Amino acid sequence: MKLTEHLSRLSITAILVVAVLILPILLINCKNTSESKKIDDSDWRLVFEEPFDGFNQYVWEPAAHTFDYNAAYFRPQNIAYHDGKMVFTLKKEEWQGRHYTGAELRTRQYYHYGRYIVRMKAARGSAVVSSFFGFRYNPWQEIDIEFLGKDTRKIHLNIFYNEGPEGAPNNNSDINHQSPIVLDLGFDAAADFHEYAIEWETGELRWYVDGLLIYASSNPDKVPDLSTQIMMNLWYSESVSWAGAPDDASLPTSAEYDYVRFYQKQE
Ligand SMILES: [Ca+2]
Repeated sequence: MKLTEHLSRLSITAILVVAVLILPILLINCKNTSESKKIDDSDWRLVFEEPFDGFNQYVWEPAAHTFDYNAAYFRPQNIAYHDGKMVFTLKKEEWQGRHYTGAELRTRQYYHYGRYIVRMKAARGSAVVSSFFGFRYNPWQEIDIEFLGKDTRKIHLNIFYNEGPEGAPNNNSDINHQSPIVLDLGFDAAADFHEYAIEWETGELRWYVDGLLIYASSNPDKVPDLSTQIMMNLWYSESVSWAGAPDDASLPTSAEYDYVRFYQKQE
Protein backbone atom coordinates (compact mmCIF):
# COMPACT_ATOMS: atom_id res chain seq x y z
CA MET A 1 0.00 0.00 0.00
CA LYS A 2 1.35 3.40 -0.94
CA LEU A 3 1.70 5.92 1.85
CA THR A 4 -0.79 8.30 0.23
CA GLU A 5 -3.32 5.47 -0.17
CA HIS A 6 -2.80 4.49 3.44
CA LEU A 7 -3.28 8.07 4.59
CA SER A 8 -6.44 8.48 2.55
CA ARG A 9 -7.86 5.23 4.02
CA LEU A 10 -6.93 6.49 7.47
CA SER A 11 -8.69 9.79 6.82
CA ILE A 12 -11.80 8.06 5.47
CA THR A 13 -11.85 5.90 8.62
CA ALA A 14 -11.36 9.01 10.74
CA ILE A 15 -14.24 10.77 8.96
CA LEU A 16 -16.51 7.74 9.47
CA VAL A 17 -15.60 7.50 13.17
CA VAL A 18 -16.17 11.24 13.65
CA ALA A 19 -19.47 11.03 11.75
CA VAL A 20 -20.70 8.14 13.88
CA LEU A 21 -19.72 9.96 17.08
CA ILE A 22 -20.80 13.47 16.11
CA LEU A 23 -24.00 12.87 14.12
CA PRO A 24 -26.15 11.75 17.09
CA ILE A 25 -24.95 14.81 19.04
CA LEU A 26 -25.90 17.08 16.13
CA LEU A 27 -29.32 15.43 15.86
CA ILE A 28 -29.91 15.81 19.61
CA ASN A 29 -28.92 19.48 19.37
CA CYS A 30 -31.27 20.06 16.42
CA LYS A 31 -34.10 18.47 18.37
CA ASN A 32 -33.38 20.60 21.41
CA THR A 33 -33.23 23.75 19.27
CA SER A 34 -36.58 23.10 17.61
CA GLU A 35 -38.16 22.21 20.96
CA SER A 36 -36.91 25.43 22.52
CA LYS A 37 -38.46 27.39 19.66
CA LYS A 38 -41.90 25.88 20.12
CA ILE A 39 -44.71 28.28 20.92
CA ASP A 40 -45.08 28.60 24.72
CA ASP A 41 -48.69 28.60 25.95
CA SER A 42 -47.96 29.03 29.64
CA ASP A 43 -48.20 32.81 29.99
CA TRP A 44 -50.84 33.70 27.39
CA ARG A 45 -54.55 34.20 28.11
CA LEU A 46 -57.19 33.69 25.38
CA VAL A 47 -59.12 36.98 24.98
CA PHE A 48 -61.06 36.47 21.77
CA GLU A 49 -61.84 33.50 19.54
CA GLU A 50 -63.69 33.38 16.21
CA PRO A 51 -64.54 29.85 14.95
CA PHE A 52 -66.15 31.15 11.72
CA ASP A 53 -69.35 29.14 12.14
CA GLY A 54 -71.11 32.16 10.62
CA PHE A 55 -70.92 35.93 10.28
CA ASN A 56 -70.77 37.86 13.57
CA GLN A 57 -71.65 41.45 12.70
CA TYR A 58 -70.74 42.69 16.19
CA VAL A 59 -67.11 41.61 15.78
CA TRP A 60 -66.42 41.86 12.06
CA GLU A 61 -66.80 44.41 9.29
CA PRO A 62 -66.70 43.19 5.66
CA ALA A 63 -65.09 45.58 3.20
CA ALA A 64 -66.74 47.30 0.22
CA HIS A 65 -63.76 49.19 -1.18
CA THR A 66 -60.37 48.59 -2.81
CA PHE A 67 -56.86 50.07 -2.74
CA ASP A 68 -54.08 51.02 -5.14
CA TYR A 69 -52.37 48.11 -6.94
CA ASN A 70 -55.38 45.85 -6.26
CA ALA A 71 -57.16 44.82 -9.49
CA ALA A 72 -60.08 43.48 -7.41
CA TYR A 73 -62.84 45.37 -5.60
CA PHE A 74 -63.82 43.87 -2.23
CA ARG A 75 -67.45 42.69 -1.94
CA PRO A 76 -69.19 41.22 1.13
CA GLN A 77 -70.98 38.85 -1.28
CA ASN A 78 -67.64 37.04 -1.80
CA ILE A 79 -67.54 35.89 1.84
CA ALA A 80 -69.29 32.58 2.64
CA TYR A 81 -69.40 30.17 5.59
CA HIS A 82 -69.34 26.38 5.16
CA ASP A 83 -68.60 23.58 7.65
CA GLY A 84 -67.05 25.87 10.26
CA LYS A 85 -64.87 27.67 7.71
CA MET A 86 -65.04 31.16 6.25
CA VAL A 87 -64.41 31.16 2.50
CA PHE A 88 -63.15 34.21 0.55
CA THR A 89 -63.60 34.06 -3.22
CA LEU A 90 -61.75 36.05 -5.87
CA LYS A 91 -63.37 36.05 -9.31
CA LYS A 92 -63.69 37.82 -12.63
CA GLU A 93 -66.53 40.32 -12.22
CA GLU A 94 -67.12 43.91 -13.34
CA TRP A 95 -67.68 46.05 -10.25
CA GLN A 96 -67.00 49.71 -9.41
CA GLY A 97 -64.56 50.12 -12.32
CA ARG A 98 -62.55 47.01 -11.48
CA HIS A 99 -62.64 43.79 -13.57
CA TYR A 100 -62.38 41.45 -10.56
CA THR A 101 -63.88 41.15 -7.09
CA GLY A 102 -62.29 39.76 -3.91
CA ALA A 103 -62.99 39.80 -0.17
CA GLU A 104 -61.79 41.45 3.01
CA LEU A 105 -62.82 41.31 6.67
CA ARG A 106 -61.60 43.32 9.66
CA THR A 107 -62.44 43.47 13.36
CA ARG A 108 -64.45 46.49 14.46
CA GLN A 109 -62.20 46.71 17.54
CA TYR A 110 -58.51 47.46 17.72
CA TYR A 111 -56.14 45.04 19.45
CA HIS A 112 -52.68 45.74 20.79
CA TYR A 113 -49.74 43.63 21.95
CA GLY A 114 -50.58 39.93 22.05
CA ARG A 115 -50.57 36.67 20.15
CA TYR A 116 -52.60 36.55 16.92
CA ILE A 117 -53.38 33.10 15.52
CA VAL A 118 -55.11 32.02 12.32
CA ARG A 119 -55.72 28.55 10.89
CA MET A 120 -56.12 28.95 7.16
CA LYS A 121 -55.60 27.58 3.67
CA ALA A 122 -54.16 29.99 1.08
CA ALA A 123 -55.54 30.56 -2.44
CA ARG A 124 -53.75 29.51 -5.62
CA GLY A 125 -53.26 31.56 -8.79
CA SER A 126 -50.75 33.99 -10.24
CA ALA A 127 -51.25 37.60 -8.95
CA VAL A 128 -53.49 36.24 -6.15
CA VAL A 129 -52.65 37.27 -2.56
CA SER A 130 -54.19 35.77 0.61
CA SER A 131 -53.40 37.26 3.99
CA PHE A 132 -53.75 37.59 7.74
CA PHE A 133 -52.54 40.84 9.32
CA GLY A 134 -52.82 43.66 11.82
CA PHE A 135 -53.45 47.10 10.32
CA ARG A 136 -54.08 50.72 11.28
CA TYR A 137 -54.07 54.17 9.65
CA ASN A 138 -52.93 57.45 11.26
CA PRO A 139 -50.17 56.57 11.56
CA TRP A 140 -50.00 53.61 9.17
CA GLN A 141 -48.67 50.51 10.95
CA GLU A 142 -49.03 46.93 9.72
CA ILE A 143 -47.85 43.42 10.61
CA ASP A 144 -48.36 40.91 7.77
CA ILE A 145 -48.55 37.28 6.84
CA GLU A 146 -49.09 36.88 3.09
CA PHE A 147 -49.20 34.02 0.60
CA LEU A 148 -48.69 34.60 -3.10
CA GLY A 149 -50.87 32.26 -5.14
CA LYS A 150 -48.06 31.84 -7.69
CA ASP A 151 -45.99 29.90 -5.10
CA THR A 152 -47.90 28.79 -2.03
CA ARG A 153 -44.91 26.87 -0.67
CA LYS A 154 -43.56 30.22 0.61
CA ILE A 155 -44.71 32.63 3.33
CA HIS A 156 -44.14 36.42 3.14
CA LEU A 157 -43.71 38.39 6.37
CA ASN A 158 -43.78 42.16 6.35
CA ILE A 159 -43.92 45.20 8.63
CA PHE A 160 -45.01 48.77 7.90
CA TYR A 161 -44.12 51.26 10.58
CA ASN A 162 -44.77 55.00 10.77
CA GLU A 163 -43.95 56.43 14.17
CA GLY A 164 -46.03 59.00 16.01
CA PRO A 165 -48.91 59.18 18.49
CA GLU A 166 -52.52 58.11 17.77
CA GLY A 167 -53.89 60.37 15.04
CA ALA A 168 -50.51 61.28 13.56
CA PRO A 169 -50.59 61.52 9.74
CA ASN A 170 -49.40 58.54 7.71
CA ASN A 171 -46.47 60.53 6.35
CA ASN A 172 -45.64 58.15 3.52
CA SER A 173 -42.33 59.83 2.74
CA ASP A 174 -41.00 58.62 6.08
CA ILE A 175 -42.55 55.21 5.92
CA ASN A 176 -40.33 52.58 7.44
CA HIS A 177 -41.15 49.68 5.17
CA GLN A 178 -39.15 46.63 6.05
CA SER A 179 -38.43 44.54 2.97
CA PRO A 180 -40.61 41.47 2.86
CA ILE A 181 -39.07 38.39 4.44
CA VAL A 182 -39.75 35.34 2.29
CA LEU A 183 -39.37 31.89 3.82
CA ASP A 184 -39.88 28.34 2.51
CA LEU A 185 -42.64 26.56 4.40
CA GLY A 186 -41.68 22.99 3.54
CA PHE A 187 -45.34 22.37 2.56
CA ASP A 188 -47.97 23.79 0.24
CA ALA A 189 -50.10 26.35 2.14
CA ALA A 190 -52.88 25.96 -0.47
CA ALA A 191 -53.05 22.16 -0.09
CA ASP A 192 -54.20 22.06 3.54
CA PHE A 193 -54.96 24.10 6.66
CA HIS A 194 -52.05 25.20 8.85
CA GLU A 195 -51.81 27.41 11.92
CA TYR A 196 -49.91 30.70 11.63
CA ALA A 197 -49.16 32.93 14.62
CA ILE A 198 -47.77 36.39 15.27
CA GLU A 199 -46.52 37.25 18.76
CA TRP A 200 -46.27 41.01 19.24
CA GLU A 201 -44.69 42.56 22.32
CA THR A 202 -42.99 45.90 22.98
CA GLY A 203 -40.16 46.12 20.43
CA GLU A 204 -40.46 42.48 19.44
CA LEU A 205 -42.25 40.36 16.84
CA ARG A 206 -42.21 36.60 16.37
CA TRP A 207 -43.88 34.54 13.64
CA TYR A 208 -44.76 30.84 14.09
CA VAL A 209 -45.99 28.13 11.72
CA ASP A 210 -47.76 25.14 13.29
CA GLY A 211 -46.32 26.15 16.65
CA LEU A 212 -42.68 26.48 15.54
CA LEU A 213 -40.82 29.79 15.43
CA ILE A 214 -39.86 30.77 11.87
CA TYR A 215 -38.75 34.40 12.28
CA ALA A 216 -38.20 37.01 14.99
CA SER A 217 -37.58 40.77 14.77
CA SER A 218 -36.44 42.81 17.76
CA ASN A 219 -35.57 46.07 16.02
CA PRO A 220 -37.52 48.60 18.15
CA ASP A 221 -37.45 51.14 15.31
CA LYS A 222 -39.37 48.75 13.07
CA VAL A 223 -41.90 47.13 15.38
CA PRO A 224 -45.37 48.75 15.38
CA ASP A 225 -46.38 50.22 18.75
CA LEU A 226 -50.06 51.21 18.30
CA SER A 227 -53.18 49.03 18.31
CA THR A 228 -54.37 47.55 14.99
CA GLN A 229 -57.46 45.90 13.57
CA ILE A 230 -57.21 42.16 12.84
CA MET A 231 -57.70 41.67 9.09
CA MET A 232 -57.80 39.06 6.34
CA ASN A 233 -58.16 39.61 2.63
CA LEU A 234 -57.97 37.97 -0.80
CA TRP A 235 -56.94 40.33 -3.58
CA TYR A 236 -55.47 40.49 -7.09
CA SER A 237 -52.13 42.29 -7.23
CA GLU A 238 -51.18 44.58 -10.10
CA SER A 239 -47.51 44.21 -9.15
CA VAL A 240 -46.40 41.65 -11.75
CA SER A 241 -42.80 41.60 -10.51
CA TRP A 242 -43.95 40.65 -7.00
CA ALA A 243 -47.07 38.52 -7.38
CA GLY A 244 -46.88 37.44 -11.03
CA ALA A 245 -49.05 38.29 -14.04
CA PRO A 246 -52.85 38.00 -13.79
CA ASP A 247 -54.10 34.65 -15.07
CA ASP A 248 -57.86 34.52 -15.55
CA ALA A 249 -57.65 30.74 -16.10
CA SER A 250 -56.91 30.30 -12.38
CA LEU A 251 -60.12 32.13 -11.35
CA PRO A 252 -62.30 31.80 -9.41
CA THR A 253 -60.02 30.93 -6.52
CA SER A 254 -60.61 30.74 -2.76
CA ALA A 255 -58.83 31.17 0.57
CA GLU A 256 -60.35 29.46 3.63
CA TYR A 257 -60.17 30.43 7.31
CA ASP A 258 -60.93 27.96 10.11
CA TYR A 259 -60.43 30.20 13.15
CA VAL A 260 -58.80 33.36 14.52
CA ARG A 261 -57.64 33.67 18.13
CA PHE A 262 -56.23 36.57 20.09
CA TYR A 263 -54.27 36.15 23.32
CA GLN A 264 -52.73 38.60 25.76
CA LYS A 265 -49.80 38.07 28.09
CA GLN A 266 -50.81 37.15 31.66
CA GLU A 267 -50.24 39.99 34.13
CA1 LIG B 1 -63.79 26.84 12.35
